[in-house]
Amino acid sequence: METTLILFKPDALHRGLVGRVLSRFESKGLQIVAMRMLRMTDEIAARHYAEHVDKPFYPGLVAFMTSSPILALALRGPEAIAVARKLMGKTFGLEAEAGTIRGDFGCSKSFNLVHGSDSAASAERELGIYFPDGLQDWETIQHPWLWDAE
Ligand code: IDP
Ligand code: MG
Repeated sequence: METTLILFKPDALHRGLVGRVLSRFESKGLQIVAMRMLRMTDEIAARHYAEHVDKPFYPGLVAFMTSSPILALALRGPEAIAVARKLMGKTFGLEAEAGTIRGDFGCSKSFNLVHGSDSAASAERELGIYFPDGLQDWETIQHPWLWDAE
């Protein structure tokens, strides 16, 4: 079982797409084990996007991500990190496949609605940024119908 860090970016909130996007993750069988609304600061951005600080798009990315509140979620399930990235689709809306979140709801390079951890190491690091006090471990009644026993 894996847990991944998902962010609903400012465009998802401004455009009123939180419910529809969250519904895709939930319908797939990913379980919410933490959720928080916050304003990303320059400091959080520098930690979260440490790998991108020297990229040309970094200043614009930070301006976007700090412009209004975001939602941070921890989602759990079998291979949750890769599963969430598949549901999200490729980074740029124009390139993302139809049927994915980014493919269905956007056509921008920067405003792409969601962030999802890209590896187990990233997930652990990123979950620590937003949920330093830990996650909610709980069992839903759906588990036996969603997840294989092994
Ligand atoms: P990812 O979100 O699919 O993992 P990354 O390459 O890690 O994509 O980039 C992080 C975020 O930075 C993207 O989701 C997007 O918001 C922004 N970004 C990446 N490349 C560009 C670009 O070329 N122009 C503008 N924004 C970009
Ligand atoms: Mg990334």
